[in-house]
Amino acid sequence: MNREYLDIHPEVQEALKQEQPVVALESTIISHGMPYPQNMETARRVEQKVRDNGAVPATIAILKGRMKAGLSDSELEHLAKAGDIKKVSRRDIPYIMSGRLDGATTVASTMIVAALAGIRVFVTGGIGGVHRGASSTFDISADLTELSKTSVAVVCAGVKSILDIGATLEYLETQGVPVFGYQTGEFPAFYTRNSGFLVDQRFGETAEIAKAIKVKWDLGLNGGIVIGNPVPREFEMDKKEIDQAIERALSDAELKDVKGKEITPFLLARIVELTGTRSLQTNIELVLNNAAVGARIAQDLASLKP
Ligand code: PSU
Ligand code: MN
Repeated sequence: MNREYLDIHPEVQEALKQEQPVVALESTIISHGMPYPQNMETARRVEQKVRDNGAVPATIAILKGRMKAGLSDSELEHLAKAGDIKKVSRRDIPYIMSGRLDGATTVASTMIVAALAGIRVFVTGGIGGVHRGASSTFDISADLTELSKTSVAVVCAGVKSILDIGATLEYLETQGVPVFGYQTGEFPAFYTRNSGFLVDQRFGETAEIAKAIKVKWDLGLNGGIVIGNPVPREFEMDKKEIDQAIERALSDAELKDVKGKEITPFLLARIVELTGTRSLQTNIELVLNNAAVGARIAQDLASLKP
């Protein structure tokens, strides 16, 4: 792909040149995943967490029609505050860029920009997946098809049960996307550590994850890897409480006939309204935890010479 559309922050550029570890971060979580000002604070803290764990953060977005890998503090603030930032997945990239608009990148589009910049590890909260009822709505996140073709390792706390977790894992299997567990044999369910569904392989050490990623790409098996990292025990939510909030949010979405790209942001905002700060705190803590693990995987990958 053509890199003339991409601006890499000088610090990120330098790290990439020196083959130092870099971690990509998404911006939909900032503009559409959390309320202001917690979104702004969290974006800053996550970048700092990546640094504290030995890697350079590169938050990704589209600003005035340019792909950005690495943002200034005022750019982060704009994404957190503006309120009218478009949610940009793979299919939205062309008109957002040609129209010189601003866009917050989802997992799918963050992977695209990261790969273009040469960044191999990406940290987020939760990935998109197969929605409940997808057998009639066909609502399957473009994150999953992106994972099948774009070679970026994605560290997340699993998927929320606003989605059909079992169907999401089946889809990833069909697409040939490895799903690893960091110190867990179960794929995590975002707010809670367990989903009842197994990962392909449990890993105790980030270095072992890095080795498996390297083998995949050395073999030309292009595409992403999902690394499920459960929320720390002390920040896990009560399963009953979160399940009730999710059921309520889903029925509200149905009543209001929310569909398509609006559904995920709607559900996320509704869950925060219903559970108050509890789900928000869990969300913040799991992203910070993912940032630490992702930075270590990026270091381990950087230390494996071809
Ligand atoms: N799930 C979360 N938090 C999020 C998202 C999903 O728990 O912020 C965001 C991510 O950016 C993800 C996107 O890539 O929503 C998926 O949206 P959709 O289902 O429309 O593909
Ligand atoms: Mn969708």
